[in-house]
Amino acid sequence: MRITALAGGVGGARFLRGLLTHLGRVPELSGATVTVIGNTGDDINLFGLRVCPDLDTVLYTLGGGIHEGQGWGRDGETHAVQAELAAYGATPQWFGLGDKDFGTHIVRSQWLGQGLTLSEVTARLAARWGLPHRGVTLLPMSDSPVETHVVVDEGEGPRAVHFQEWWVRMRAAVPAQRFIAVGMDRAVAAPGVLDAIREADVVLLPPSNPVVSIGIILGVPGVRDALRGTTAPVVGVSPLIGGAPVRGHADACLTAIGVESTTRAVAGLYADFLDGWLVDDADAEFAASPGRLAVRARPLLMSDVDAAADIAGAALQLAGELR
Ligand code: GDP
Ligand code: FO1
Ligand code: CA
Repeated sequence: MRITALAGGVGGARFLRGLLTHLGRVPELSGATVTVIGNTGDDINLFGLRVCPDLDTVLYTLGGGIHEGQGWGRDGETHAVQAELAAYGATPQWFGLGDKDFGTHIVRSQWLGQGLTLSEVTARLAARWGLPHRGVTLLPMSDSPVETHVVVDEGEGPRAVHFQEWWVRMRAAVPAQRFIAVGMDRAVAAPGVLDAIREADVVLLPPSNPVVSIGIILGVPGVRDALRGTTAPVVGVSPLIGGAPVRGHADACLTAIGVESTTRAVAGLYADFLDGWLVDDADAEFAASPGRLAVRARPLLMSDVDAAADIAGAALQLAGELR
């Protein structure tokens, strides 16, 4: 079975780790392959290095190197480089980069500088984390740089800041007026992205941020059309439980685009291609409402890998019912 998933950072990565665990438990699924289309809208240049937070979160989580408590960054980190940069007064200092994580950004930047595409670089990084051996291909959504910027107004008129500055430094507390995917007008889907959607047996939307993770991937030319056109069932997992994000500021992102923070409204963002939708038991009333979309309620908290594996199994089961 060929499974294709769109993914942001922590929510996407934890779901995918559960999916791999589930695949390992079911003998009939032992030959399944998983193609992950990763969000690169979070990417940022820092200290002369290219940082790709969502791709790295997927790599570290699936590869066993993630900082579990944080959900992003490496386990067992030290911060000697960051302390040295601070001593020089180098900025920004609001983005926490550990020493091991710096290694990833350095080698990525070196390879990009040698002329490799982000897809090629990501494949090399994925090899180090053992993804190919597990049947996983991680594709950036595009090889052309796309960066999400956020228009805010702190009293001095509207200005755009990088998504990471809004999310990390401002903690999304300053209302976002709108999001701009800088570079999207020139962006082309990375090699393999559109085919992975068209030729999949199942397409999964993990519980990633619907605006700045999935929403950005959907903006890549051809992606939305491929999702509409694929014969594979498209099944998503709600990132909202009882109308609230499990972590992060998805509610602030939804408000910015004028969408209610409900699982029904999130499903509505995908209405033109979504076939199945998993909601938490807290939102079970949505599952009972009639409509074209097949909605199932079950616990959706990925409290550990087992819980995530069960959620992934439920998503595949719903896809099977819809095939
Ligand atoms: P980010 O790039 O690190 O923000 O990660 P993603 O975009 O992949 O996912 C963020 C979303 O994951 C947030 O909106 C969370 O509500 C959602 N999320 C995180 N943990 C869980 C969980 O255990 N269950 C569900 N259903 N959603 C979760
Ligand atoms: N998130 C934070 O809230 N604070 C940080 O300092 C931070 C650093 C960071 C470094 C590398 C990386 O891969 C991710 C990092 N993140 C940090 C997470 C990440 O930028 C965001 O949580 C998500 O991308 C939001 O969508
Ligand atoms: Ca992200």
